[in-house]
Amino acid sequence: MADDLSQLQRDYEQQGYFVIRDYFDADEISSLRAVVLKFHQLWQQDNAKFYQEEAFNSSLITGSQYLASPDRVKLFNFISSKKVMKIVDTVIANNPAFMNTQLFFNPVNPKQKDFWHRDCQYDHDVEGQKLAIQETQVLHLRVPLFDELGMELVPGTHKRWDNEEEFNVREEEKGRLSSDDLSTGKKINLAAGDLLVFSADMIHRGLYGMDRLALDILVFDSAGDFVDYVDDDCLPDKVMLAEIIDPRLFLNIMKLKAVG
Ligand SMILES: O=C(O)CCC(=O)C(=O)O
Repeated sequence: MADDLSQLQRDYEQQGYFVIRDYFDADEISSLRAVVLKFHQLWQQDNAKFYQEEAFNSSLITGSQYLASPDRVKLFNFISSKKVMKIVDTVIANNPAFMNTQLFFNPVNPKQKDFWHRDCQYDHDVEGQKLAIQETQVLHLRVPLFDELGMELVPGTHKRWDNEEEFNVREEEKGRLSSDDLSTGKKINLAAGDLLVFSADMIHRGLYGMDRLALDILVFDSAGDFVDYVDDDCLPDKVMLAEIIDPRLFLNIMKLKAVG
């Protein structure tokens, strides 16, 4: 396993992603799916207009708005399970911290197209994005709850800047659209039970279609300045903490928040 983990570490370093097929068993996925579907149904009712018109994801799944403590503890224990932590520790060696969770589904409007982006482009101008890909590390761990078309990624772009085609498409310059195909894109089909790990700042897009419902766990390197992105309500309270088997991810973000 140590060799396998070193290979995954190298894949991440070089390509910005890796996928592990059949990482979770059917029981693990069905208990996770039951909790997530509860959240999703309540969220859809509460956000009916947004859902009908434009949504393709929700976030704050571990928060208290839609799920009660026992279900939240189930989510926290999945996120910090041995299997997940082994992978997190492989990619982020020093004090990985929990950031958030997101749930990705198909937009209701069939005309809504999947689009290329780097997550950092929503917070930074072009110069800031160039710095972000050199300096920071935000990891997405995608857990598909049903078989799906998956993601399309541009390998290596966690470390390198866009070529001209990529930039024009992603930023919708020179008549290009962010939903245009990229010649450098690599499609990764995913099945329930697989785990896809990728850098949030690489060029990527989700592929709409099938029955997709994917839970993304977002984790960052404590050296990065992401504390303000973390909602206190999405963290476990003291009573829940006592029920979490390996709460390091949550303790690390709580420590960062405490020092401000
Ligand atoms: O699956 C999607 O629709 C987009 C996924 C994405 O952009 C992300 O996980 O950061």
